Amino acid sequence: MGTLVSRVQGLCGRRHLTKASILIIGPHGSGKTTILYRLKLNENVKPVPTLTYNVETLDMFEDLLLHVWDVSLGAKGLPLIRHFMEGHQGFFFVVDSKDTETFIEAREDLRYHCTYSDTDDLPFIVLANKQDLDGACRPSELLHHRRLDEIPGIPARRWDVCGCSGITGEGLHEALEKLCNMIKETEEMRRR
Ligand SMILES: Nc1nc2c(ncn2[C@@H]2O[C@H](COP(=O)(O)OP(=O)(O)O)[C@@H](O)[C@H]2O)c(=O)[nH]1
Ligand SMILES: [Mg+2]
Repeated sequence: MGTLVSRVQGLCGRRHLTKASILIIGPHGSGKTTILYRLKLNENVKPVPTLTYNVETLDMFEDLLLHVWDVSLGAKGLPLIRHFMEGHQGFFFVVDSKDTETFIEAREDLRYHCTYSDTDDLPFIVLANKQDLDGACRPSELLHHRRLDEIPGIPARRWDVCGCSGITGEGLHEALEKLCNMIKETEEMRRR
């Protein structure tokens, strides 16, 4: 039976051994929708404001089928995101690296997600987006100046800060691969 299944899968093309679902969250205008469609289509689509969420399936990895949710619930919807997190295996938290004024608020949102998420081992990556813009804050600056590592709940998780550009695509695949590896490691830890 196993051989038949793998033969059919072979005929159909790729084999996806695992499925995972990830969220893209972060302040309005940070570039979540741009990132989702850059990953999905490798194109720069002109995003229309997201009312609730966009979801796309990515099949670029041989062994992993990814459902990616770009969630935009506004400030009042912040408490709802923890419910979205149930059933997801990891998340990207996107910040606009050029708009330093939004950093304090973004840090508070991230603190909220890390404090109130029901799954406190959910891995995540802070995407320092818009690195193509002159004067954009670098990932290491963001980490140290905003003391992200001092957010309660963070040390217990797998997490990182990566620079990227939703417009050029720079850094996105590396960050996605990193998040997928963190998800696999977290799943293995849970099984032990
Ligand atoms: N220069 C630059 N602009 C970006 C980048 N990512 C998104 N944007 C722009 O930022 C604005 C908000 O993007 P959008 O994806 O709608 O943000 P969202 O509200 O987080 O979904 C749009 O004008 C995008 O074209 C990026 O990496 N570089
Ligand atoms: Mg959007």
